[in-house]
Amino acid sequence: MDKENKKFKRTLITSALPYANGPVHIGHLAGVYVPADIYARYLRLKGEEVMFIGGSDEHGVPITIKAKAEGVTPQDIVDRYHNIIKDSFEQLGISFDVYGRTTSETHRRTASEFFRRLYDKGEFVEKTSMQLYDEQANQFLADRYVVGTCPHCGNERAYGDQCEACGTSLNATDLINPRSAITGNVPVMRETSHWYLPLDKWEPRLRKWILEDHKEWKTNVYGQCKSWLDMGLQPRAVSRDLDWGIPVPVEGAEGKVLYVWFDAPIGYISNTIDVAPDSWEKWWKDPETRMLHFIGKDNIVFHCIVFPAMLMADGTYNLPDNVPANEFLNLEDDKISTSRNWAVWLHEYLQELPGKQDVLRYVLTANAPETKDNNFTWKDFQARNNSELVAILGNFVNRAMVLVHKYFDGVVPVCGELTEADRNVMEEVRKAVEAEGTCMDAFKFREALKEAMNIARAGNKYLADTEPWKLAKTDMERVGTILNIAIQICANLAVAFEPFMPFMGADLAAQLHLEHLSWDMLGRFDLVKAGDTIDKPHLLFEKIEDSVVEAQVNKLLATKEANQLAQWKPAEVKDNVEFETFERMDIRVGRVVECDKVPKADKLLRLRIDDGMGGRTIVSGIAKYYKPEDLVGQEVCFMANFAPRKLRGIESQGMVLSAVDADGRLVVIGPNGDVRPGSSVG
Ligand code: B3M
Ligand code: ZN
Repeated sequence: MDKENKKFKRTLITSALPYANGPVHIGHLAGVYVPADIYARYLRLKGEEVMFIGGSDEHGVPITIKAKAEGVTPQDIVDRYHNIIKDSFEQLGISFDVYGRTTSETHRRTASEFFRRLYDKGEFVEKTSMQLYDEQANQFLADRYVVGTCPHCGNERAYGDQCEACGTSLNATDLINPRSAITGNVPVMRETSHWYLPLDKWEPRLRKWILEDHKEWKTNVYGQCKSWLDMGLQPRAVSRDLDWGIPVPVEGAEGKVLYVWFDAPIGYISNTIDVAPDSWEKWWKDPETRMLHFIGKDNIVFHCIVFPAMLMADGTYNLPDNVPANEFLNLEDDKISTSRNWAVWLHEYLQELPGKQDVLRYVLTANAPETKDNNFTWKDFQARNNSELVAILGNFVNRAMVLVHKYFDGVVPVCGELTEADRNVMEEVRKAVEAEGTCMDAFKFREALKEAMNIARAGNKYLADTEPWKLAKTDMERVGTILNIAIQICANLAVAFEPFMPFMGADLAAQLHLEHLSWDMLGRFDLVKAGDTIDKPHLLFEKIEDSVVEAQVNKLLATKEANQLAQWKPAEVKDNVEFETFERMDIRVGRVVECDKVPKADKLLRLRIDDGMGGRTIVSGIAKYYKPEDLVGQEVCFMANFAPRKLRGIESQGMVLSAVDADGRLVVIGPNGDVRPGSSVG
């Protein structure tokens, strides 16, 4: 891989532009932003020329739907979320060279010109077709403006561009029983014309470029591309009938905008123009520049097929060299979902667990969904912090530095003659850093992180084996050698972990008085000079207590409950019955005169009811919802001719009526005014 890369002078790294219709969550981070940042930092440590592009995707239907729902403008929505997203990325240490937005003037101009160039070259086909139209809202229903049943899996809530249940991408007209997401009405068909990019024209070139020339792409990416190509590519509409987006720059195209997936990837170009107005072409057009797209698996087709076809149609741009897309991250065994609020939101994490950016970065990398979907749990988060970051990495660094202060007043001792133990640990560190580099080059960041942690493991074992604290009375020279080596290992750790945990890397470097970190420092044992002073250490990581993760789990449980309530629907109405059937039920009003708990039955209450006929006893399963004293004196309705039955040895002579709320709570039913006990209800 490394040899391969030598033909490139510089690397342009892009990361998917998140939709500015909500904040980002851990799924986005694990899939895209953390790996992209790790790679960008890695290349910078190697002294390579890097441009790392990010930005918000501010067009598209989800944004206008959200705006409608809140009664604000789409611009209000994107302003709000662009700022939240940008801030939270910054705080997490995602080291973009630019974080732009697709509502910027540069972007509007760049995307417009891009379209126009292809239009003028005759790269589009204009076609008229029947599309869904909402007559009440007076608009065409593009993409997510239509919901209906997925023709592939039967999911009743599929969108006009994609079914989230089975992942299939759809056309709005594919949906069974389509309904307008604006009014709920059944849409009609109306004729409209659009511009299409004939992907079929580029299919042979795409086939060769991906299937033959890029066999090294990750199997999940290559496989998805192959199945798209094998199905055969169709022309794809690149415009929409919408009022939010970049106007189609063609006369007579009023009311039409560029399809969001046409303009969004051009956002990578416009953001480059914004940060490097004079040299942007070198990043996009010089064959010595390597381009990488970091994305999630749902964006593969757009980055491997549609955008490359756009770039081919233009003819002056480079194609991506690799698209190391990740699979999805689940949360506590459930699919992350913005609409169900089933997520850990980055901006909330930063607020609720302040100063723990690196912990999140670490856990998301250790658990990254690189080859298959993976799962985030708070329990695992806590375990990885406590038993890896604190117990292995933090512990080693702290021990090494404390010992230097204890025996040498914080001045790094001289390294004397080496023993076999010394040579062994050096060899282990060298092996680990070499393996780390190989994994980094292959975008295997989980493995790379493990190798970095192996350096700390080797360090711990070295101290445990050589026991410098025991030698302190007899052989200070030997103690000096051991601690010198231990400090060099600490310096290696600062470099090896910098791409993954930049805050910790910088902190450790500062404690060791290392001015500058670079990848070629790895495997060296002369990084901190004998005679140099190091700081008194402070802990790199602290233990995370149970209460902290419990609070997070409780927050998720509350979300789950709220979702259940939100999804609650009244039960279906039962089959009709005749009046005579109803009449056979004898429902009466009664007054509770006594009430107590049924011993050894936590659900049951015994009620003594004045029924106007001498009184009766009813046992009822409402003890979870009522205290006995709350019921005494209340009027209730009960079934008077319910066949008596024994419950816990008490004969229950009827049934108290109650309503069942969405959460299962029982509410006793009584008359809504003064009624004499014994009165009939009907
Ligand atoms: N905004 C989709 C997404 O966030 C889209 C990515 C655009 S990348 C050019 O998943
Ligand atoms: Zn489906």
